[in-house]
Amino acid sequence: MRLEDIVKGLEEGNRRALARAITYVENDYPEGKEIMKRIFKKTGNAHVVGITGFPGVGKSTTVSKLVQKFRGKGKKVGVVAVDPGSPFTGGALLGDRLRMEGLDVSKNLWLDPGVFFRSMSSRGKAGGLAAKTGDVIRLLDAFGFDVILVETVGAGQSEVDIVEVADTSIVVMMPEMGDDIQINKAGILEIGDIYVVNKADLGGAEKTVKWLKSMIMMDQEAVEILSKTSHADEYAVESGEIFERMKRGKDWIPPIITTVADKGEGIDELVDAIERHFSHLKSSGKLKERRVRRISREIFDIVADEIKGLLVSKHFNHFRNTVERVVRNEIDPHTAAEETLRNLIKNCR
Ligand SMILES: Nc1nc2c(ncn2[C@@H]2O[C@H](COP(=O)(O)OP(=O)(O)OP(=O)(O)O)[C@@H](O)[C@H]2O)c(=O)[nH]1
Ligand SMILES: [Mg+2]
Repeated sequence: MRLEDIVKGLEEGNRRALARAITYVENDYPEGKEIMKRIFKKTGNAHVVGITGFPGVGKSTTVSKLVQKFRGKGKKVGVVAVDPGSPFTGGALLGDRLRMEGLDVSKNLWLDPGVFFRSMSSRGKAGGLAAKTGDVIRLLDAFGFDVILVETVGAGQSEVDIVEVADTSIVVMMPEMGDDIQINKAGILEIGDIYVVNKADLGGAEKTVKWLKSMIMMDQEAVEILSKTSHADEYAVESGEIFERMKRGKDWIPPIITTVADKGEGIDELVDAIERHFSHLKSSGKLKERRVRRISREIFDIVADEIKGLLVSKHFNHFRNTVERVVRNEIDPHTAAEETLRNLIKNCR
């Protein structure tokens, strides 16, 4: 397929063109970059939802159920699984009955033109997975998917930090996970816009919910509220009343939703929370704020990569000389970096 055909295909909703474009981006072909430039103006409309959590907590199952719900609402859904622990199986996707436009239909989501699945793996591919994931999300966005669900394994376990790509980050946990030092270390409690305690059928979910509430309350604003609380109110903390009070005072307190994903329980509440969070992001101006942060980081990364590329290609001799001068103790690395930058700027004009 020629580049022109791919770009045209993307505009016309041709899935083969989309698959091809993703392959180009994934493999770092020059065409990938060109496609990204051409389609960029069409991006920025999708709601990008990240689903993260430790292996086996039920992320893929939850994603499959979310796909069905969003399809039922007439939304087109793209799914990207980053470095998936286990592949998406047909199990959760085949033959489920689905309410669409008032009709009950049996729908195979694998064949549904309103759904697109793609797994991305860092294995055997050149370049950063994070940047590629960002580009694949953009391709799906430009293609017209309303919701893009991105599954990644927990913070610190994947190359892709979910907050770097998602507008809404969902952290999935399961019972017996509370109080776990591993969770605190993984920084999972700082990133959730929504928390899900899945596998509630196993029992012990309430304990995890309670623990999560107490952890969420420990953030800055919560400490402030608590400092104004008298000792008599300790009961209120214990009973969760303070949590309810905080909900009224703060613009977004991450909701905690209990689910049994494989039975579809709690998924309506989750969809509702996802939609409420997106509205909140838009009305509070936080969507723009997050995107500014994300795009700044992205441009920094691209610029840094380009500079590294120039140093090992066009300006290699100069760079090599500079390195050797540092090795001979003639100059220090800071001075060397300043000189290198100056040389680059001079020669790039
Ligand atoms: N009991 C119970 N099992 C569930 C529930 N949701 C998912 N499972 C099961 O848990 C297992 C793992 O589910 P996945 O959805 O693959 O979990 P995951 O987090 O995507 O796993 P990785 O991608 O490997 O990290 C599967 O056998 C599911 O059927 C639930 O609510 N209750
Ligand atoms: Mg999975």
